[in-house]
Amino acid sequence: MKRIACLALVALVCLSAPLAVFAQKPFRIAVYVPGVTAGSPLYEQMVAGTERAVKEFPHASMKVIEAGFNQGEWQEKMTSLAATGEYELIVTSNPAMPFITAEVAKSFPKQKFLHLDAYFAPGNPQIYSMLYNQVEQAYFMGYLGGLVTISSMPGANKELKAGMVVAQEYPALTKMMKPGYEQGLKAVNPNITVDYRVIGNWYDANKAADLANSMIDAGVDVILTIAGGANQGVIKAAKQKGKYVLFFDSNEYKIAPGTIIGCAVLNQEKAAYERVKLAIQGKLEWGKAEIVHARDGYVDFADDDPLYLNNVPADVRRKMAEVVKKIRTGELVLPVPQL
Ligand code: RBF
Repeated sequence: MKRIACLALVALVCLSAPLAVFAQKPFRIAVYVPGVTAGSPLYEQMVAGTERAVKEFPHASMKVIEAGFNQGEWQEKMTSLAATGEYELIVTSNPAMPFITAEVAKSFPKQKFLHLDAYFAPGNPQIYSMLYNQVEQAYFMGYLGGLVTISSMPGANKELKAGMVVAQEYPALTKMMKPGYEQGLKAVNPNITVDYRVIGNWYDANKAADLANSMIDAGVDVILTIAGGANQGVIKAAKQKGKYVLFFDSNEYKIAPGTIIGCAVLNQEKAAYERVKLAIQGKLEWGKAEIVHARDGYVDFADDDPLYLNNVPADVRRKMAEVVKKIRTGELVLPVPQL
């Protein structure tokens, strides 16, 4: 009996050994950050979500490559990365990356690319992309900004002026975020105007602070900032002058409680986790271009944070909640335009 058990054990080991080797074929992932991770909410989420997926698979590993702020070098850096042939998957994020990977993919037909926060026309078997409905995301901020600028909150004035500071202009910004913000503001009061300023890069917090200061001096009392690391300058200026900031992409009330009074979030951490996991499992649908909305749970307004509940008056929150509910349930649909 003992001998049979022993033989069975040997047979089991012999049979499963090749399987174990097969199961452990490495799945290496490069996370290509077009910029730097720290201070860029969506890049931080992409790295965190990928990390979470990788931890679940002993044969998976990841490396983060920061391509820096010189956008002229991005294509060459992506080409070098694909040329190593070392990575089963390259994960990246931002709406400009499809223009780069479209070229790189042609030279390296075996390389797979997972795009977050971007649209890549469907049908390319090397590419998966996921675009967020940022009309909805920005509408949340516009509606709240409108309610704040007409409110009796201590930093609000009589002028109907809201601000928007951006790092750079690109189609997702000019076709989704800017119009979404304006639509939200005007839904509160059609006479609200937008003071809109462009910094010119994603890191110059001093320039962002200068812009915010001049806007505030001109009567702006609430500012939406979409500027990566440069957001800090807007927050600093608003805090010093007792004005308000609307924060984009992540829940970051804690950076400046009482100054940041609204966060419109993208659940990119979840998106990265889920899609990278599918890629590791060989289940990601290559060639697919997904567009996700608030009703899918990837675009949202952070209304359950104590720093929102404690710093925004109940009447503002009540009106905000009505609109948030309509967008979350799909009762109010804000279509994504052709980019
Ligand atoms: N967002 C950041 O937070 N940091 C960046 O360094 C950054 N660089 C970008 C560069 C380009 C060319 C483009 C098109 C977008 C960039 N974004 C960056 C913006 C980001 O992808 C997203 O659009 C905004 O964060 C709004 O959700």
